[in-house]
Order: sequence, then C-alpha cells, then structure tokens
Amino acid sequence: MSKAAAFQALTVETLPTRLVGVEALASRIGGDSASWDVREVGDGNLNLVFIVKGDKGSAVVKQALPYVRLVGESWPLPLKRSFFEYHALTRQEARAGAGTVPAIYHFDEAQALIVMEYLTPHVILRRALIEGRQLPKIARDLGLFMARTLFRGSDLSMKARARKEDLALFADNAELCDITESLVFTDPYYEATLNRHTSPQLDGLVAELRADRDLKVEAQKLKHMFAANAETLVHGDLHSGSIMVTDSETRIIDPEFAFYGPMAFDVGMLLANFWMAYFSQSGHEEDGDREAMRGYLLGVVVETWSVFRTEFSHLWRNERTGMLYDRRLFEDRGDPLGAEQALDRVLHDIWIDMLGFAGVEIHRRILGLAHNADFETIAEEDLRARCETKALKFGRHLAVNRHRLLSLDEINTLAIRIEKGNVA
Ligand code: SR1
Ligand code: MG
Repeated sequence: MSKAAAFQALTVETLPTRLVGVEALASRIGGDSASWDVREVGDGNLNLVFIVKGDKGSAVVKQALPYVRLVGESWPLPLKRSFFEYHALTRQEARAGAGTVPAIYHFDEAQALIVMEYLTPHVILRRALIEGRQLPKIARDLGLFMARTLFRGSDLSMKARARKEDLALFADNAELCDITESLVFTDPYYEATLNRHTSPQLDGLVAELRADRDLKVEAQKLKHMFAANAETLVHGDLHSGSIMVTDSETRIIDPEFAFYGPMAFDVGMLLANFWMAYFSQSGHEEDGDREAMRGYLLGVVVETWSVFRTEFSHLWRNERTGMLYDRRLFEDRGDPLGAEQALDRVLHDIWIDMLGFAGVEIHRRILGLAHNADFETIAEEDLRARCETKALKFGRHLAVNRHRLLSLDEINTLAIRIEKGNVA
C-alpha cells in the first residue's frame, strides 16, 4: 500500500488485495492473499482489529478509524493515534524488553495501520479474571513493566534533550489525552450527555457522589496533575483490557493513549482494574464460589505494587543517569543515604497519587461512558448494582483519603469489609 494513498478503512473483503504488497506481512504469513483467512475481532472502543491467517502463519492488523468506534462518526478522532501507538510500542519494547509488547512487523502512517504479532493462545486479561482464572505471573510481569517503562522514560534516566524532544512528539496526542481528561476526571461527576449507570438502583449514590465537594476537588486535583505533570512516557490506558495473558506470558497492548504524564497514572489505573475485578466477583458466582479468586486479586494488587517498588528502587540505585537527583550530590560524595531518602519521597508521592488515580478510574467505569465488562456482564441488574455500589464507595475512599492511607494491608482490609457489607 502506497504511503501517499488517502486513508481508507479496511474491510475483511478488501484487506487481502490491499495488503498483499506489504512484504513484512506476506513473507510472514504467506504471499497467496487469495487464501488468507481474515476476521475482524475488534471489541475495543476505538479501532478495527483483524486477525489474518495465511498458509505460513498469522498476524494482527490494527487500523485506527477517523472516529470513536463506540460512539460513531459524530465523534471524530484523529488517525494519528496510530502513530503514537507505534512509537509507544517501540519505546516500551526498548525499555521493558522484547516479549513484553507485541512485535511490530510494519507501520503505515497514512493508512493508520500497524501490522503486528498475533498473540495466541493469549486472551484478554479482563476476560480471564471474569472467568475466575488465576494467572500466576501477571503481578510480577506488570510490576516490572511499569517500573521499567516509567523510570526509563523519565528524567531519572533519559538525557534531558532526548526526553524533551520525545515529550514534544507525544504532546501532539492531545485528542486522546482529552478523552481521558473528560471521561475520567470530569464527566463522571456531573450529568454529562454520554454518561450512563445502572438505574434506578444507583441513582441515589450517583447524586451523592456528584454533590460530594471533597471528591470533586480531589478529582480535579488529579486532572491537574494528569495534564500538567509531564514526568514520563505513560501507557495511558493500562487497564485489564490492554493486557493479554497466558499462564506463562503477559503482553501489554494498545498504548495509543501514550503521552508524557504522571508516573502514578498507569499504576493507579491498573490497580483500579484489579480492585474492580475484586468487587465484580460476586456477580460471577453462578458456576462456583469466588472467595479464592477474591483473595488472589487482592494478592495481585499487593504483589504488583511490591514488584514495582522493588524494581523502581533497583533502577534508582543502578541506572539513575538522568538529570534528577544527580549522583554527584549523593553517592559520589559518600552520601548514599541521601539518595535513599530522596527515593522514599519519590515513591511516597507515586503511592499517594496512584491511589487517587485508582479511585477516579473506578468511578468512571461505573458512572461514565466507557464501562467495563467486569460489571457489564453481570446480567442481573440488582446484583450488578450491589457490586458497583461497593466499588464506588471504595473508589471514593481512595480518592478522598489518599494522603492518609498508609498501606495496602489497610486498603485491602477496607475492600474486604466493604465486600462483606461491614461498612455503611
Ligand atoms: C471513547 S474511548 C473510551 C475509552 O476507551 C479506551 O479504552 C479508553 O479507556 C477510553 O477512556
Ligand atoms: Mg484500548
């Protein structure tokens, strides 16, 4: 496909003839395009995703559409998000290692498409958690991924000029940031047109939250940080639908929301999704008790944070090559404890902000436009509303009290009390 050709959305029918000339694809899956088996499998909110199988192998073709798929053409969205996804994937692979993200075979900027590795037998993590599957490696893999990408994309590691140039490149991903700025931090807290919630069951609590001054101030403080604190290249949409898993592998996908933002954003969004999985479990108990699964999920939260902290600390001690917390001020003059003190402060700030981001992420998935399947697949509305109510209360507690919360033990104990109905 020529780079100059005007954008055209692919279809199952047109893909083989349009992509047969892409050598990186044909050489991998086989050049007989007439025999390619093509399926469109995109179930996300934004893009087309095709699985293409040939006689030699398979690949995924992901193409952006010029609008938000979930809403339709009334909400235009730039194709250039594909460019940011491509560049984010290359940086994540360099920083977190091959095998953490899908391998890229080809990128076509004009057609806003990326040809990449077909991950099989991987499934979307969210689906696995809904089914009650306990994945043994996710906490470790995700903790490492976040520590490595967030540390190595920051002024703790990069040369200042290189980082500023990269920051300028990703600053153009403004429309995707705008989605998060509105959908996560503002819309859930007023009657935005595209919002929805389980009604009438949640009406009372929703009105309470929208009248909650402390909560709204906190949400805006977090939005301020999201918009103004360009610390590192974040994934930007690191929820359990952006992760593909097997028992032995974890792959992070879909970084089209990538931009330079606060360190704590990815961590908070990810842990929020584990806590939502926790509160949704009682909606999925038709085929068996989920108590062990609940314990597993709280354990994943603890382990993910612990691995993140440990790896971040390791990188701090061994790879602090950027302009921040210059070694000449600490280690090089015999004051390693000074560097440790600074590390504690940095990690403490990430901790506090991470809890806030987690709180508002939980709210927006229940009150806003983009809900998640953990709750949405609970068909019985009263049951779903009970799960959502617990999650909303928990999210409020995280967002408003984040400066006072000292440990995950304390937070998970609260989650258990809310789940058991021991908190008003
Ligand atoms: C209009 S896009 C809605 C949501 O889908 C993406 O996965 C992001 O989470 C975004 O907020
Ligand atoms: Mg996505």
